[in-house]
Amino acid sequence: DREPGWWRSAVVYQVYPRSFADSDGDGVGDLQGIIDHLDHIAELGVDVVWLSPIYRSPQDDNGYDISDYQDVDPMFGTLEDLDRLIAAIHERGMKLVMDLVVNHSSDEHPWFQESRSGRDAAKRDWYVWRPPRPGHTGGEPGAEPTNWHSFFSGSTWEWDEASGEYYLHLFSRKQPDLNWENPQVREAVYAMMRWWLDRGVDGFRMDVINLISKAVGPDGELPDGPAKPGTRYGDGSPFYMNGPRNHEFLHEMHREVYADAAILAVAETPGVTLEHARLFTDPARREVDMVFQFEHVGLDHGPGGKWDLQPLSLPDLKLNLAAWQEGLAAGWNSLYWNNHDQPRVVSRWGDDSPEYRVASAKTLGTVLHMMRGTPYVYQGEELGMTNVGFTSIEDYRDIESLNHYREQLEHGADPADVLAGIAPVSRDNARTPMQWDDSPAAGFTTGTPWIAVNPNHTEVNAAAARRDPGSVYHHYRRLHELRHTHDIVVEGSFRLLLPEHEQVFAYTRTLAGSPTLLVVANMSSEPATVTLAGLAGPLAGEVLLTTHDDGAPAAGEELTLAPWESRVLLG
Ligand code: TEU
Repeated sequence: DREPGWWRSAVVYQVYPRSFADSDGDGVGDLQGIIDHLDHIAELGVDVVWLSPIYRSPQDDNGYDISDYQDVDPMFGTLEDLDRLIAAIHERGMKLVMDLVVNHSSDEHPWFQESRSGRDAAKRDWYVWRPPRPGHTGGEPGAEPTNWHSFFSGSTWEWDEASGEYYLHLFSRKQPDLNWENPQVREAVYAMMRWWLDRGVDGFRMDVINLISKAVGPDGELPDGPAKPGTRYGDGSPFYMNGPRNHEFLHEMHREVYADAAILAVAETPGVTLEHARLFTDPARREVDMVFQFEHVGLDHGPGGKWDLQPLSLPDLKLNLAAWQEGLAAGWNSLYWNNHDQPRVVSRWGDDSPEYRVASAKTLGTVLHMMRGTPYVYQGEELGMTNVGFTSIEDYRDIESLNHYREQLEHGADPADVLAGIAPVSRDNARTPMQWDDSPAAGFTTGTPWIAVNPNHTEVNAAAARRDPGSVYHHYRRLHELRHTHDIVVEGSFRLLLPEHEQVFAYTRTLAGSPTLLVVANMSSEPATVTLAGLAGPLAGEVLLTTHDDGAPAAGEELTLAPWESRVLLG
């Protein structure tokens, strides 16, 4: 029952199992918890559930470090629980997309255990092993084969004393990179993917899949990268992002695994350019259906990167999203504000004060969902969940935040400054428990949650949102309904209006044989007035969705919007 291209009209909901719902009181979410709350997701009108990793894992990076690709971690349940979840999702007419984490495995995976057992090990070449830098003794600072800085701080190389070589890990030292140059590795990954498809899953979200091809020289050499300010390391990304054999590998995966399966294949691709995205998603090339690009979520990063958050310029955001809308007009976009790695958008680009939290969450939802592409909703986004506001390093759980804190302190930074940098961007903002109700642990668990619950769950929670027809939840439900009832939302061409306007995000969608769809949104906490030349028709047209029922009518081509007011009009 999977028609090719079915995902064009779909909305995806991401579940982060650890933080979604705990059914057995151990403080960690689990598969039964998801089954218990599936109706919340189904009633939101989404089509697909994307599950972050539930595989067997030491949980060094919350499951993105996998030690058995074909089993469920006991913390989350059993394979039988997963079969019941798949059936329950399908019964509700939804589909299931699994996370596929194959740039690296866990260091506790049997493949790596074998690989590290000695230089002559049968699977030695399944990972990326290199001798110390010539003239250096292994293990001493500066002896690493390249100067690359890890995503999770420190070097990307870990010295293995026993076998006398370094192994590569772009993420934590417990996440060794698989060697995709080795055909046996690729075969093993494809076989595992086929096993999951046979079990009934409907697609894959491919973790950092544009990092799998490293730019290895003829003798296996890997180059140093340009120095990274504020660290003793270099930026290795030119040698592993969108690497030389990346497209070839994905084309091969397509052929070997899902050529005839009509699954949803979405590639997570940090650092992807529009040029590469066109290649990844061109149907004729048979690689993947869409990518997650990172440009828009990098626009507020300062010179110090993600820990150096700056105010967002709305014109920059609009121009960037418009470039992707137009640049992939022949292809397809993923649309997202949030996932388990990003801070909460209502705190980041909206206004999470009591006065504007609801309106700004709705308006952010509107401008995203009315664009062309497949929208992704991250758990809690539909409630307008906010950043958590941790003030002590003890509150944090995420390896990225904890390692960054330690590295900066080693470099003599002031702990208060480092904490201030972490608070607005830490991935833990997305990982606090889902807020189901106003009870002490927010209905997430009867035990002690593995990470603190946001204190605002007394107001921001699913039970309250479902009761209130004016909630963010019901607004998201209507957005999904519009996508499912209006072809123009799925297929219409995108045109940005008023690119320079500092407060208002406005665009049209047009489709032959349909009136024009106009989206006009005040993305600020001040009133805004705009003149939309030639659009008096749509401005006076049918109101498909609005944030403010009592909004002022347009006067010809002129419209005044209240703070965070938005309208979707057809005329
Ligand atoms: O993330 C890849 C990635 O590049 C980032 O979003 C990453 O979180 C970065 O550190 C942000 O500063 C993916 C997963 O989504 C993430 O949860 C994993 O930690 C990572 O890959 C490794 O598997």
